[in-house]
Amino acid sequence: MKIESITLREIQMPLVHFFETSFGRTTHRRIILVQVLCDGVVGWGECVAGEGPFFNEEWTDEAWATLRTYLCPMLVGSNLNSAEQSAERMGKIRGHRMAKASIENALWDAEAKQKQLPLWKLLGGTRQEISCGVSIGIQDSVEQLLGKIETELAAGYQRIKVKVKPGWDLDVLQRIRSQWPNILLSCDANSAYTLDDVVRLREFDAFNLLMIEQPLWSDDIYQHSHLQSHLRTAICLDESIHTARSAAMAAELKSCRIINIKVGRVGGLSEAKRVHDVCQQHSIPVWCGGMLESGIGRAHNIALSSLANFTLPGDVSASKRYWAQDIISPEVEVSSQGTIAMRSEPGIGYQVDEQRIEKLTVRKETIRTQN
Ligand code: OSB
Ligand code: MG
Repeated sequence: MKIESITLREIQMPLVHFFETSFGRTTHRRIILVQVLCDGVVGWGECVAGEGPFFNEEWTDEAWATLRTYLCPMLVGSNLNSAEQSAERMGKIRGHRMAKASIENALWDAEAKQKQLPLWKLLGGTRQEISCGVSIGIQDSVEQLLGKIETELAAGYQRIKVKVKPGWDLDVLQRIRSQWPNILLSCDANSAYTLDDVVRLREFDAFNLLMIEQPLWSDDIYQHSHLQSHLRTAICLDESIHTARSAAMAAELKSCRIINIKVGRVGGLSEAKRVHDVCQQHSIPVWCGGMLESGIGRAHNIALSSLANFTLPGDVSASKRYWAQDIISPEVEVSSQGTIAMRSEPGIGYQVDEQRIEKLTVRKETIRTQN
């Protein structure tokens, strides 16, 4: 695959409803889209970095600078055997996994299109449909949260995840469980607790949760192993898993019993596959996390979720939960059974609405070869 050019665009879109976690509230997304041109075929990727460096170190303006200054020039003009090879080339840049993933994933789309294969098949996926859950942020009141849970359950979603933090945790879980004793329920702390909170965290065991996601520090694997040994509830790691190596470390230390895979957080689809494989070898079930993606990032998440060890419902849900209008056609829809069906078109399987993207674009830059 000869990479002829890479076009970066920043689009801005308001969320249908604000999304709040222990690290802050998001109302508008600033998303970088990556368009690669290889042998006349176009591939699309999305950078899932947030608007500020709060989930991890990456953020929109920083990712833009890293892409245009380092990553794009490193790849434009080169001739690769596969999308996977781009990850090796970008390996000499440390970190910046979300920026790297946006290029690598665009190349996967292009490669799948060149091979006339749906991306999920090129990745080795086996599922014809995937199971979906929802992630519901911290709300202004518990009543508002209960109303949202009711709506999502009625829509068919198979698992409800709520965000927690000190002051919005046990009472909230109690209210949810008294209304719905048997639903598949989990919570995500986004690193809001420390080991000083062990007594409080043990009280989470009373709610029969599927998991508690990333209770401790975002850079920690070791202390989670202590916490896991004190909890009946399974810990799921999100923020602290960056590579297949960190997943293996978490498995060996028994720091968690479940892992959330986010393609951007681990640097692209090839590493995401390796994380998946390592987890499978250690009998750790995985699910696909979300980063409030537009349809392009969402399509990549759907393809990844077709791999065999994605046995738990992911945070991959319908376009309309996020956007008044998405940038792909058709939009991502979830069935009344809480599933998304795989598509048979080559590549990501959804049409990218370039006209709409053009309208939403606030900056655009194409990186080409010099000669
Ligand atoms: O921790 O999983 C998380 C969104 C932004 C940053 C971090 C997280 C999330 C979500 C939302 O939980 C998942 C989604 O619906 O896209
Ligand atoms: Mg999380």
